[in-house]
Amino acid sequence: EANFPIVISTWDFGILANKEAWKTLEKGGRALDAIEAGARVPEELDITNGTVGRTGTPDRDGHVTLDSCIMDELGNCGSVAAMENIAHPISVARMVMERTPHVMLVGEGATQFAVEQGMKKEKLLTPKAEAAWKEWLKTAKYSPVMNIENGSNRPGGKYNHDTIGMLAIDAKGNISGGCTTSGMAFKMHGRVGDSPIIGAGLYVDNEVGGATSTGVGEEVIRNVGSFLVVELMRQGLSPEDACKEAVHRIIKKKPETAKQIQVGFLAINKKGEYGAYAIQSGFSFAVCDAKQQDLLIPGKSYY
Ligand code: SD4
Repeated sequence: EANFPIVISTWDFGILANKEAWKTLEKGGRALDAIEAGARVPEELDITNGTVGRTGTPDRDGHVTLDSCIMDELGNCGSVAAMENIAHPISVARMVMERTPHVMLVGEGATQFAVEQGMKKEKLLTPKAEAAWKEWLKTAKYSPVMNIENGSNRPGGKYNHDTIGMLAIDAKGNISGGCTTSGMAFKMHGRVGDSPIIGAGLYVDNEVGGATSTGVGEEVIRNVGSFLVVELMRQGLSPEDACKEAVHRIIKKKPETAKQIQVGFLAINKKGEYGAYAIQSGFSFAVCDAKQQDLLIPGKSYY
């Protein structure tokens, strides 16, 4: 039996994002509008995260650079990467989708476009993120450590794996998704992760379902992760099994790397069934539907 409207999001702060998205979904609104409204919550607020939007951690040169994409039920998509000084990349991604002939804008071009569209240009580095960066500069060692999500999305935790990926199905049964992040903390300036790459950090196919990812983006890009998850669901796999197979591909391709890092996938199918799988334990996600608006599925232990 189908279960929609529904919205699901990565990590604990997905609960608050889902609640915002739900305001649109419960009124019979479009999944795309729900996604944009929901993703703006962690982009704006330092509720529990250090790697999305204005509260994001900077790159190794001290710039907060944002990656984001959005995709709707018609296969339309938009994306911004390495964009600075604009607090809501998900909205800019949507503007790229709806107001330009392009899919992706990067760097200064993305900021310029956002300003032309009326978005406010502002300094994004928060005192908290600046302090974390200065602390990091003492050693300046770049290594995406594993298992830190056990504390990362809670106050006082470390900031590395906190991207929000969201997937929603509206009352009409249409699917949309979004993904937004400041990316891996202390990355090289100009580095782009999986999150703004259609097919890697996010993919939606209205016939089948949607998928999104979080974790070390390089491994997701290499395996075109979210597209893979959706195609596996097309072949009949459940959302969790599809995520599991995609994770296993990553492990198989680079077993030594996989031991050191986290990658998690979250997926939903056309019926509103959902599931997730990650290399390491600790990957939580939030679910919101007519039955319950604040369900948190805690990170499972996969080994
Ligand atoms: C990236 N996938 O930039 C993002 C980081 C992330 O939770 O997911 N953090 O590679």
